[in-house]
Amino acid sequence: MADTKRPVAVVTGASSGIGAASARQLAAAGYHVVAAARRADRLSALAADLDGTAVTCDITDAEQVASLADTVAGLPGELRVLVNNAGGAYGLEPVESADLADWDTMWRVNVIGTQRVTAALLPQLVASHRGTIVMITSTAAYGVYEGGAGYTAAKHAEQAVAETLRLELAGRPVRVVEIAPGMVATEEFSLTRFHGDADRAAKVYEGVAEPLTADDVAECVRWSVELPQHVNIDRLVVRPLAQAGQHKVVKGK
Ligand code: 8X3
Repeated sequence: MADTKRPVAVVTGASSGIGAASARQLAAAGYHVVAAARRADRLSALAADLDGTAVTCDITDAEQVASLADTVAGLPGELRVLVNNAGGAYGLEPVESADLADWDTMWRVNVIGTQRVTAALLPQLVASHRGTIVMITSTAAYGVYEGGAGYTAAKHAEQAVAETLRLELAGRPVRVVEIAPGMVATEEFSLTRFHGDADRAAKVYEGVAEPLTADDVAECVRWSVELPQHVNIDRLVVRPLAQAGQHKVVKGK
């Protein structure tokens, strides 16, 4: 539990990848980080490392999200930042043969879960008078590709939620920042997409000159959050130099 009044930043999906990297960069920037994710073991190590708080939380579970909000409310510092990072892709099948259990999961995590966490923490963000909600979407929120419909549809929806939320919050002291990353080589994104098939996951970035790292994206998170409060980065689309567009990828080493 925090022993200082450091401002609080909640990061969902904090156990790995962009979430873990964002947690680290926000902690380095002076926040008390509440690292939320489903996997308790990894979270505790991260939170201990950052002198933060670990909360086991599946964002598809209303009770767990309510309990996350209670934990945050009990901290000495005020909540200023929420990074809605939890999400992900499940499956890469054509529309005609898609596994709807995967589509259901993607919708429940990327869209409904994001709404649930946002609604639960919004009163505290407003009360701080300098709140920021960072939505980690994807370039999949703006383009489509074969096999990707379940994921791209969920990410298109998530960005629509972000844009709508910004409109609805106009006049209240909470920014809504959307960060839409392209190819990011994280240890888990493709592994999750292919349900643990490591060989298939390894092929996604095979030969790509230099994909983004989770840290590259976390740097964008930190930078957006640290800008003066009247500056709102509506949307930041970030791709590696090796990816000129959704389908234009330069192969290198
Ligand atoms: C991940 C980007 O292009 O694999 O969010 O869908 S993509």
